[in-house]
Amino acid sequence: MTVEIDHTLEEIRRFRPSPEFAAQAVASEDLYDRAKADRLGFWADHARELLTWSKPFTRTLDWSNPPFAKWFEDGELNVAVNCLDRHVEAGNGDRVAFHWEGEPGDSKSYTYAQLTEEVKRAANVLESLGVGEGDRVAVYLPMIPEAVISMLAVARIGAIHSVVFGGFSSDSLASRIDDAEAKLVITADGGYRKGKVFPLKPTVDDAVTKSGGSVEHVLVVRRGENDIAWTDRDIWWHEARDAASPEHEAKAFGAEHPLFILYTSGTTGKPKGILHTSGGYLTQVAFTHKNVFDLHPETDVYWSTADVGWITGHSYVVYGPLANGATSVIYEGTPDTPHAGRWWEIIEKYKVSILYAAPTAIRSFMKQGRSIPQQFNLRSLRLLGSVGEPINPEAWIWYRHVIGGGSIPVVDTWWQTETGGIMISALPGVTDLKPGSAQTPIPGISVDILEENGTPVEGEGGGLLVVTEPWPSMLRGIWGDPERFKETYWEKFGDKYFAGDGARRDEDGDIWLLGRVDDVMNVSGHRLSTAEIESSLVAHPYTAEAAVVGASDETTGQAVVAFVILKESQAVLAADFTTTSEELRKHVATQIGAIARPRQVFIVPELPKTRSGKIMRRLLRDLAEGRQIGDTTTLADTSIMEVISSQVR
Ligand code: 6R9
Repeated sequence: MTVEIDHTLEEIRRFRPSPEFAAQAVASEDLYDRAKADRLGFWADHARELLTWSKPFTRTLDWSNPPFAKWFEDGELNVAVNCLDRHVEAGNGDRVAFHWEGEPGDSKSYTYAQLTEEVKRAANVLESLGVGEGDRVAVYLPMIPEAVISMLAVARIGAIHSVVFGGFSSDSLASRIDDAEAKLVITADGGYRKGKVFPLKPTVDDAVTKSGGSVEHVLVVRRGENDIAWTDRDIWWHEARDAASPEHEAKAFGAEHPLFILYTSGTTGKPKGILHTSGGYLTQVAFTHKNVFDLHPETDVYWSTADVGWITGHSYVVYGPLANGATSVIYEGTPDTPHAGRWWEIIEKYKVSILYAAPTAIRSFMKQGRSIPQQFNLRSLRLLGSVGEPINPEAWIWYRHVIGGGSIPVVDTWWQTETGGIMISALPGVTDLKPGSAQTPIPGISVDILEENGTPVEGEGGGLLVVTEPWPSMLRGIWGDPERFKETYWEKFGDKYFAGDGARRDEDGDIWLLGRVDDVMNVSGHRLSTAEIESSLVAHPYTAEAAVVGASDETTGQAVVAFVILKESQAVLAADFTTTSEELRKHVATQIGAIARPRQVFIVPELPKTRSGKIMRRLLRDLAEGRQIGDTTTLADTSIMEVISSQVR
């Protein structure tokens, strides 16, 4: 079978790096040449350059038992020391590690020296609670400094953290506690969200009761000051922290020592515990954080808006920036509290120079209009990043112009929980930028696009994205389930990692992501990408946001069904659904081709999204196919499907 994906929609402008940017850029063309000449040597050099090893490694990669890779295996290091102590020892103890901003407007900054001391104290607390090397610690916290401190303290003592996003239910938390047999849970009484205290401790109490009994203690940070129940296993963070010594001798661990487990949803109901280890992971996240974000640690202020509950929070809020000695911003709350300009206010306040955010957020700002960001001074920004889903060219252009002032680089970064670090992205100052395309594998990473049968796609056709060579920050397995690890990622193409995404190459060899392969539709034997049709819809002046699904159809196999949110300024059109949706159907047909014309376009007030902002197309597919709507428990707002259904009926 030919995996062919139709594509005609392209934003054709290309943006060369400005000479001023290129002149100061961290990355250079030479990185590609070095990696090409000696891929393993390239990674070994960076592992030595970027990290401090207590015992140097002599072997770079052991791939003798695929898919189980070992990187830098005979080397030893302490991940927390690499993120903290060594910066202090190098004389940068007074540099701010992060400025933390609470949702209500309280704030606190930690220098590298202060953060190092906090982590040492926390490491002593953990050890006093009997947590040691290899033990699992569940972290269920809001975006407060203690989230970062907890992760680093766990890493420092060689235990393994499993951060669970604070929006997950007690059932989800209980199943994650059980799967990893966590000994300790670190939580808070509550955190601020949308102007209110969102309680966390009651959810932990419930989860611990439901779970299988592995939890010995619950360490509780005081944040929300909400009333909570107290049990014998509970300990206040601040009391334990104050009593703990600020001195802590860190031990070095092997490069393949587990660092964390992070659960992510798969195709089945049971979440997968993605396992990452130490030396390779830290090498790749530090390398990409430095080169993809053009990091100048002495002068930049970097802000990734991700929550630590997701992989972006692990790699690009905590480990990458701290390994590189960067100064970051961490924000507790939502973008619209207490007002719609909250993000822009934070950028102005801290003079943020590098912003890393998700397309879904960018599109929701587009929906509100440019007048909001324009009230703030955003001139400190000099680089913008995007992650999480394909960024449609229109959002890319808006991001660059309205937020970035029109001339700064936007890097679209493709990667996954499983890849640990960025895999495909332009290098700012080096690559000519192409809106909508993630562009090229970073130096040292090899990817390909394959047909279903495993042969490489020739020319510009679409197919399945694979990583063809092991990479330093690759997942080392699924916690407790090596069979599922092999089955999910390696069975399809043997020794190549199957990412689950569709992709195509354009005439320049640049890569365009086409969405998860389960989001690729087949209409009358033609393969169409949901992302491409969404992009076309969003390019229409009426549209703020769009989601497209392939719904089964008697005659064409699948049919394109679209769900569209109109821009606020076009709200009057919402009154006339028939004409508006007809106009949008025609628009797609003109832009992409008649084959892509949606069977239906539904005008809706909202789209179903997970707490990390991903659209749950599965639910829209249920609706489009007239089925009972499936499990909605992972939605950020579970009532949304009722609102959408009533609109569609
Ligand atoms: C980092 C992260 C991974 C899935 C991935 C893909 C989608 C992420 C993307 C992108 C197109 C990008 N994805 N970045 N698609 N362009 N720049 O989001 O990890 O939560 O595991 O999601 O997200 O479909 O397979 P994770």
